[in-house]
Amino acid sequence: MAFELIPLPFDNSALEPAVSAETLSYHYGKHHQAYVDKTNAAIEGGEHSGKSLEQIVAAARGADQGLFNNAAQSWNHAFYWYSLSPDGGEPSVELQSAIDQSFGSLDQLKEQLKSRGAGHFASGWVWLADRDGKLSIEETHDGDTLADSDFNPLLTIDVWEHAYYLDHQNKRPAYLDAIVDAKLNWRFASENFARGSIWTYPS
Ligand code: MN3
Repeated sequence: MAFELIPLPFDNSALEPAVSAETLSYHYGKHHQAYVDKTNAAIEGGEHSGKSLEQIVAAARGADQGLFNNAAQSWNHAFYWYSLSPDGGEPSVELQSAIDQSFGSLDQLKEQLKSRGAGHFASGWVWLADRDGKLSIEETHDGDTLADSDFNPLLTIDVWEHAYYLDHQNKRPAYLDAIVDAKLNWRFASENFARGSIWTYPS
């Protein structure tokens, strides 16, 4: 069965001005769609047909770089859309407690997300992740993912240029300020933290 592009969980213009409808029309409508289409084309009728996207990511890692890139990017982008929200709410009491223990405060976590995102060389992803109740900020390069890792990802931010160039040009820190200050979906992070296992792509 083919994977479908998940519906965007908000209107195209809901994140403006942090992320514009024009950016989403390309980033979701073209880039993400292409990753899903290429994943489907690569697995059709083959040994990976019928597997979950997480199983495909794990099987392709180190074995089939082309499939890995497209499968991981399909997963990462879906996770990214859920990590964003026009009104992201607040961390649950349990997540807030873990944030305080690991970072000191939510504000300090936000500052670290911004600085790690700004400092990440070239394309990649910055994550808030949990491992056994200890939270950390992780980075993956290019299309790499935490979908098959020992970490439980709670949130991610795409720091590829295509995520922000139309809105902020080369100013990645401006994009990160806008996202991290007001558009992170703390409800989604809290759900992921409470579940304690890695989110799965709808199938
Ligand atoms: Mn992207």
